[in-house]
Amino acid sequence: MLYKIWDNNECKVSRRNFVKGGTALSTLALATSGMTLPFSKKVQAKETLPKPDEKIVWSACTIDCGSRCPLRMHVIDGEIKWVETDNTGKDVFNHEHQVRACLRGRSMRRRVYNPDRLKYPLKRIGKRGEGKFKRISWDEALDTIAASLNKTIHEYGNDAVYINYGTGTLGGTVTKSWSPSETLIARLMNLKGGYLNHYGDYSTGSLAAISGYLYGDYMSTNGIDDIANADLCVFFGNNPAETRMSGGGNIHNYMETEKRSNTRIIVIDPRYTDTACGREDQWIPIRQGTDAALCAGIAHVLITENKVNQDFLDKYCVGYDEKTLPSSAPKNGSYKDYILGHGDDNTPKTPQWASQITGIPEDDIIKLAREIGDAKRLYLSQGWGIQRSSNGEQACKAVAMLPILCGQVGLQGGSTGMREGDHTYPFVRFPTLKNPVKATIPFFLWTDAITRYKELTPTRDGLRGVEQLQNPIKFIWAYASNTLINQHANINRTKKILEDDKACEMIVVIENHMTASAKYADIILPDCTASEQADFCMDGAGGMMPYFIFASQVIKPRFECRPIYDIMSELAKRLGVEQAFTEGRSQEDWLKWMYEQTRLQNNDPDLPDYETMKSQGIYKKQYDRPFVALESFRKDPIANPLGTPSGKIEIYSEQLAEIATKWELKDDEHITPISEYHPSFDGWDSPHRKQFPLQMTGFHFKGRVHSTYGNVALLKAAIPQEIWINPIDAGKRGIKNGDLVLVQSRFGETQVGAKVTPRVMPGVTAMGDGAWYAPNKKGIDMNGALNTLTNSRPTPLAKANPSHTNLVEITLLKSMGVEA
Ligand SMILES: Nc1nc2c(c(=O)[nH]1)N[C@H]1C(S)=C(S)[C@@H](COP(=O)(O)OP(=O)(O)OC[C@H]3O[C@@H](n4cnc5c(=O)[nH]c(N)nc54)[C@H](O)[C@@H]3O)O[C@H]1N2
Ligand SMILES: Nc1nc2c(c(=O)[nH]1)N[C@H]1C(S)=C(S)[C@@H](COP(=O)(O)OP(=O)(O)OC[C@H]3O[C@@H](n4cnc5c(=O)[nH]c(N)nc54)[C@H](O)[C@@H]3O)O[C@H]1N2
Ligand code: SF4
Ligand SMILES: [Mo]
Repeated sequence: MLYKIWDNNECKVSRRNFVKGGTALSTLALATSGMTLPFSKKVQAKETLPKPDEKIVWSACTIDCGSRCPLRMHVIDGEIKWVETDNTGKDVFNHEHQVRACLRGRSMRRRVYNPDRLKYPLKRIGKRGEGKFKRISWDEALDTIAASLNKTIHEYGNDAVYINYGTGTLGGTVTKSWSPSETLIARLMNLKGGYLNHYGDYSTGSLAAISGYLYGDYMSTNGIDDIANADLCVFFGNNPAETRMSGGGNIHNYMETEKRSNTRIIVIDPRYTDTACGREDQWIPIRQGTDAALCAGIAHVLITENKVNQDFLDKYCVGYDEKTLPSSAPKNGSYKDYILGHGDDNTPKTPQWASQITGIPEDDIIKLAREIGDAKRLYLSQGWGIQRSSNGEQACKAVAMLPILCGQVGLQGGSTGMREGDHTYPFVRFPTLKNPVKATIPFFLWTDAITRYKELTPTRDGLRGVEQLQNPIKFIWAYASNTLINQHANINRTKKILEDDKACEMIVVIENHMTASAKYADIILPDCTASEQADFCMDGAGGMMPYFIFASQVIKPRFECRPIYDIMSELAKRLGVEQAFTEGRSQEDWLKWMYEQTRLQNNDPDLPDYETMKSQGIYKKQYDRPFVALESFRKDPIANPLGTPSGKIEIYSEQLAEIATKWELKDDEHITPISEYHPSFDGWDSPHRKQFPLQMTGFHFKGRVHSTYGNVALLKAAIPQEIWINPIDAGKRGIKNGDLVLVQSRFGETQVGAKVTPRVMPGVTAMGDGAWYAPNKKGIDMNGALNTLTNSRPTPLAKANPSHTNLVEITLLKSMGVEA
């Protein structure tokens, strides 16, 4: 299998990349795969000869990894031969640094020339999901879609049309795939009467919801480089080493900052992550889904040892204690009452109480609390893994409580307790117009809007804009999205829903590759990759150096692929709104338009003219100090109030108190006005643990961005899909490192290799998300596709995905491994 990779054309290019590029990461990819051996001398000699007609074209990686990287494509005879990255600025991290692509972006040509590449428009011929298609012409494809749209709108209404969530090309402007309302599909639909909206997203659903009640809006924390100004840094489930990998992104920023500072670093995560890996001072393993209990235990120490910042709590917050508790709140309803056990539950949240829940020794909790309380400047942040839990809203509010209690919000070197933010560079986007449809569903309930649309209510299911949906979803657009199957919870359930083509009648997938989701399409449209069209690219974490990229067209569209702008313009013609859609502009005209609007708006003397920008490829802006979240609020809370009803940080939220009384909640669902810990479904103390004794948390994985790059053979070989299991749990099951195992949950099963490692705590297992779903004839996934195991039940408040809260059992299938 490994040799197959090197037999084809790809090996020459990577060898060249290896010799010339000399990047740590491509070296790493090759080194970890043990694949340097099969190079033949012949290939090497031929490769090193430069070709006179080679040109270098700026492009970009536009996938949603939280970074954004320029790629410099070397093209010979119209073919990308190898991929380099940013070579502008300085070779040191100094806020004029090079934004270097990671191992994935550097393998972009393996996506462009991948055997899975879609070549022509396709129409389903078998049962939906069977994967049988026939080639059709563009005319037939577009006519079919236009007719189906007209029919759906006529027979049902615009609210029967849904644009599914998709992040495949989030970093583009013309090609932007997320949020759905910012896509060209939204622009077209809005000209035709609109579509069913959704709110929230798979990334931050629970956090964004709770953040609105606590801080009045989605909130980030200070830039990661602000760690230099703190004396203690605590990461709750934050792993930028895998989730912000580029040279412009936060991991490089973090490592450089960490080298320059003496800040003590503590990582709290069930896994010993790549971010920790020798760079941390302490790793505190924690049971998945129990951070709220840990934070309550820490708060108990802070309060009883007088380490809270009372002045800050009085001036900037509502509901810490009786002094600022709203009059509508019950007696003893403050946060302080809850922690000290004066509230309804009569339970002081002592470190001993927290220890039993979290699995962290009591003394470690006390020591951590004192360090947090004594820090002059505390950089405390959370990733988004914590909130992707069945009690995610409670967990992320609890974490944010710690810097609030210590009065660290809005200070240089301080924090809000949310995820790192960055300076940004404002850029005018493609106008996508207003959606006339009011009905809005939570992003995670789109399958329910197919099967039980009439039952969805505002107070049980989070429906917004209407009291009841008038129509089921009948037509789905899936653009740069694998959330139809691979990335949505409980694949077995979703498959059954989508297999019924009388329910949702039309699914249009616009993709580069034949993915698990594409197999469920009625019509597939082959899109250009970022290499085959021009676009402005941005929206990556940039620290003190926000930047944007001009990606030129590198090669001609492959096969019959067409850019999204062309596809949507052609459809607009068929739907009678061509002029309104294009406004007479070509794709290039729109790029010029957006750029000129940006120049006008920003009045930035450093911005070059369009043609210069095109040739220079990347534009970088420098700030002189790390980003501070809520700085103006801290300086003057009256002049700069928050978006909460009180304008303050609402430790006690009257809005949440009202929701708690009005919404229909199940016994194990809790919405509370203050941050509390409650066990939740599928958690560490769930009754299901008898049958499925191991917790399994997901994580975002360096070998892919979700499923994207998941079909690059070299990456798969270098960073294989595995389930992490502690040697104690593995030993009980006779499992050795490298064995093939079966992982089962209440919702499905998958086969995958076992990584037996003390890097995950006993009782918890972990698997990277996004491996390509690959069922065998019996329907059992053979590829470690995480969503065969996950629950589609939403969280109580946000109605978001609880993807990381799972219970599984693992059994040995085939002994292949060695003693760990
Ligand atoms: N169990 C579990 N499930 C999860 C998560 C988890 O942690 N655990 N994470 C969730 C999160 S946070 C997210 S953001 C979602 C992500 O879910 P998705 O947004 O579906 O992300 P991808 O799986 O990367 O799919 C993107 C698709 O876009 C395609 N694509 C890439 N470039 C282009 C292009 O230029 N044009 C077109 N047309 N297509 C392109 C890729 O081939 C790929 O199929 O998954 C969620 N699902
Ligand atoms: N390489 C790569 N980069 C990516 C992505 C990718 O797929 N691959 N996806 C991108 C996207 S769309 C997003 S939304 C972000 C996601 O970024 P995050 O959501 O921050 O990433 P995760 O890996 O899901 O979670 C971060 C950490 O939380 C830990 N964790 C899980 N449950 C708990 C818990 O209960 N308590 C604690 N303390 N820790 C817990 C996990 O072990 C993991 O190490 O990453 C982006 N970057
Ligand atoms: S995957 Fe992210 S870090 Fe890697 S090259 Fe692409 S944008 Fe950069
Ligand atoms: Mo995400």
